[in-house]
Amino acid sequence: MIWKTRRGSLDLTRHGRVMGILNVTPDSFSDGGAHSSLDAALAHARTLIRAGASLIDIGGESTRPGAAPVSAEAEIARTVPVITALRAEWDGLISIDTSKASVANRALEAGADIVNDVSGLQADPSMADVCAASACGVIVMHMQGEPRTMQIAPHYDDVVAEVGAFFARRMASLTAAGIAPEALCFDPGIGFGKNLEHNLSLLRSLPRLAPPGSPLLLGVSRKSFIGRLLGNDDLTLRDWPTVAITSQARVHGVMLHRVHDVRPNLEALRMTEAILGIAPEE
Ligand code: 9MG
Repeated sequence: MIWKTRRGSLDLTRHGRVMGILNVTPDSFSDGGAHSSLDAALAHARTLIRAGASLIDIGGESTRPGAAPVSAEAEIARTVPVITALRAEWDGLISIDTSKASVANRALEAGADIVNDVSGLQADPSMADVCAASACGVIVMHMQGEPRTMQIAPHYDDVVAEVGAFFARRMASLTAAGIAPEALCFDPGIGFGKNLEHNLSLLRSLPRLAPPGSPLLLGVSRKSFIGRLLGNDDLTLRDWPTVAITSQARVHGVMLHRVHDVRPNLEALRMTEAILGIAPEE
């Protein structure tokens, strides 16, 4: 399986890849002025890369349940300097985590390769055109509702069928809008308008979620359903269960994993692949 991005194609035939999370919201690197925040964000990106991240996902707006929206200008001011600086020193894959076309456009001009849109390119009517024009990779995530209210009372008759049908519909309309089918990657949006049972049903059904031939990306890292299941509130105690889910998901063919703690998840992928009989990378 190949995923086409602006920086060439990522071969996902045999080896899973880890996407490191770089949040550049004020609560992430709030240590003073703009310059120190940029330095801190870059230092964190380098840590993720040293640990083995193939992709860095940079976001300037929190998508946590209950989070308030921010303006495009604020998102651009937070993310574009980081993308520009990271692009100058690293030729791996950079994704911009945004649902706004103007932010995506500026991030792509600054050197991003992929747009990660938690709204599945539905929040901004210009987003599909921006992605088609730049030939970037596109992550289409499923979300019920919007971050501020999505966890109040999520409801599905059949969450697996509904998420699968959403992917099929988005594949049809985004390719009609000019995005290459090989540029699309799908994500069930764990925790985005889903309760614990919805999340577990989706995790049980990973092999039949993505449209045939398209890669699936999974983001479970430190999410609250892990805390709910295991009875802990400490985010760092959710890293080990995250690794367990990464391994299980890889068995079921998920090749892209969006995580905070890169190395243990990468090692889980390589161990799982060894057990599956997949030769190590050269
Ligand atoms: C930005 N963001 C937060 N959680 C995410 C997830 O699970 N998937 C993707 N694609 N993006 C996410």
